Amino acid sequence: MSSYDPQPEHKFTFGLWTVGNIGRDPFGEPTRAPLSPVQILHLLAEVGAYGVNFHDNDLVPIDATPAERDRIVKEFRQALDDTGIVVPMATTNLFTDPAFKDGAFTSNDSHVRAYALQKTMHSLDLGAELGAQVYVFWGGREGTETDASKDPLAAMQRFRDAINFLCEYSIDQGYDYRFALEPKPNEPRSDIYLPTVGSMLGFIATLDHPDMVGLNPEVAHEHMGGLNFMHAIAQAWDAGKLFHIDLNDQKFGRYDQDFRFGAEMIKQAFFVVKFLEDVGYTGSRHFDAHAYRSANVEDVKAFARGCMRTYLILKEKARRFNQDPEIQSLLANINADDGAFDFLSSGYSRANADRLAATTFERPALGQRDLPYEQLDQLTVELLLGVH
Ligand code: DIG
Ligand code: MN
Ligand code: MN
Repeated sequence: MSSYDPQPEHKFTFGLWTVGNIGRDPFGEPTRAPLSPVQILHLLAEVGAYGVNFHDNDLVPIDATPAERDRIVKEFRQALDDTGIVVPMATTNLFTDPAFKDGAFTSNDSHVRAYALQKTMHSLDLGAELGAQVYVFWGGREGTETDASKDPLAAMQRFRDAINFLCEYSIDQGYDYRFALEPKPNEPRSDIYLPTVGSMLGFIATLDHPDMVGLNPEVAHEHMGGLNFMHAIAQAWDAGKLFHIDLNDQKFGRYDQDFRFGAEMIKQAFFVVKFLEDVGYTGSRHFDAHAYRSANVEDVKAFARGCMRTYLILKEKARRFNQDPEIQSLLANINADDGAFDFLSSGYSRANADRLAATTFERPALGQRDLPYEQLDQLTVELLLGVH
């Protein structure tokens, strides 16, 4: 067994919609036969995944009768028992059905907003029934093509009202859900409200139950906004709000490609894995990604194995980085400090302010400090390339 084989303790998860992706895109029909949820479970067990996530309608078709729903859930639960796969996260599809063409929670139509709430309540019930403890909200249709159509303040208030209502529902039902909001700047709407981790953090502070609500950041979504994903998850972590994470990859400046984790931007992926492992993140490592449209089912398995193997390879690289004498020596020099301003670590006081105000700085000397970042980054790159 290589050290890059996935184990349950790694908490690698995939959505039904990821390895179940049939290859349809806006310009082409499906290239793969659909897999049933039970078939997907067996595929995930074969590749060594820990868990599976789903949108309500990935599992139960939107027009299923209650009897069909119960049969499907019963079969799925049996397959969970048979494979040992668990369900850490669930979410609602509030973006496929035409009813949501102008949003779900933020729709201008109060009937659509009410239906979206009801659909989410049923989906919360389904997720809880199967053991999910994180519930993701990705507002794929919560946005506009023309801002003539919607008051952003009204839209934000509607979204706030919906999350507040659903927090109360979860509490009322006795569920111990943590809600994880997933930002994305655009696609499928021309602009999506609350587009980044930062904007979501600001929004969470305005909720009635902010303690229940955190983030599900996705690599591709922050990259679509031209942002540094590791910085984004660091801010979420700093706020105690990194409840879940969607790992994938893409070329910069593209639509949401949802590529295999580490398929494109290895150094960014390395710093994401290093951060998660350095801080001791204990949540799911969820791969919200799918195989190339050109892949057959065997290549879909290679896609899933690749996501997990690359994570584990980069985890090993992070361990090596943290133990590398040259790298750590450079970091020690870069961060060396003479303690002259340790007094400021106690924050503001009149005495500290007076002492600082009386300090004479040799400003030219401040610009002379050696910062061997080229050496440091080259060592990092060589570590990643396997020659250091
Ligand atoms: C898209 O990135 C979204 C949907 O796939 C899903 O609602 C969410 C959960 O990972 N990510
Ligand atoms: Mn995505
Ligand atoms: Mn996602």
